[in-house]
Amino acid sequence: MYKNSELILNPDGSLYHINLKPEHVGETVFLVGDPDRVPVVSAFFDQVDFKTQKREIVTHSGKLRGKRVTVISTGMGTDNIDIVLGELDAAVNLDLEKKEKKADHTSLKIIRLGTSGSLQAEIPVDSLLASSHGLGLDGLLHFYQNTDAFTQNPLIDKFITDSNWNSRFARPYIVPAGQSLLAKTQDFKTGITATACGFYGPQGRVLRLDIQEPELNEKLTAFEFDGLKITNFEMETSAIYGLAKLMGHEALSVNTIIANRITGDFSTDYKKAVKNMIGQVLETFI
Ligand code: R1P
Repeated sequence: MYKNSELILNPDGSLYHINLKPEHVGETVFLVGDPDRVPVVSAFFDQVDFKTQKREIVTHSGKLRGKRVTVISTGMGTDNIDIVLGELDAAVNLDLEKKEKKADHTSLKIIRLGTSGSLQAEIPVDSLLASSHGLGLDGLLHFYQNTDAFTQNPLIDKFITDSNWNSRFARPYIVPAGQSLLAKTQDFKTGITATACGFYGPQGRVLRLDIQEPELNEKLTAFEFDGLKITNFEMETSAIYGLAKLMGHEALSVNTIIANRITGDFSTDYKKAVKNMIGQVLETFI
């Protein structure tokens, strides 16, 4: 039995941060960073029958083409992904009344609808990109067990060598997308998505502070392994892929490219491009 301090529930029995009970979680869960993106996604649903919010975590659940669907905002960063995925998994795979593990496992489809910066000049702003893999530069997965396949492999070895990876930083890890979801992305551009633990220094941006790795983006852009290139930078995908794999869920991350870090472009109307992505992804996966 889990202690009250470990599996924390609200007085109504819902999970502490996400405010959800099992019946509020659809079979497909869309994750967005921005809370304002939640109503944009749920506007595509045929019906919305549940809404809740705590802090930056806003949830709408309902139905689309007969399927139970949920959209949740995570806010920014892999630390929030740890909270949202941990509690989503608890909602479907723990008995919240008995505070025990359930005998049966429920696997969710988890799809991120995010925004991201391109690391390749030829991937322009306003384009849409599905992540074949998440490259974790954020360190989150190291706090869990059974991660050797993601942290000890030839791609990571080559990445560490080629980039002369700074030993002050956490060891990178790589996790593939859920293959049943990735199989439906033939019409999408795909590539490795690098996930950082911040927006400025951790993504090679210099405002007033000097940074440890001024050449970080050039190293990411140049990296190649077995025909795979790093296409974009954001702050959630590696943790979503890593935790989903460890928990037994299928995950896919799709991002609208709103900045190009190589050409220096930024979208003039990124919300329109994000809405187009949402429509295309819902059409493809539901
Ligand atoms: C940074 O501006 C935020 O935007 C990107 C990054 O991953 C980070 O969360 O994604 P979202 O638009 O989904 O939040």
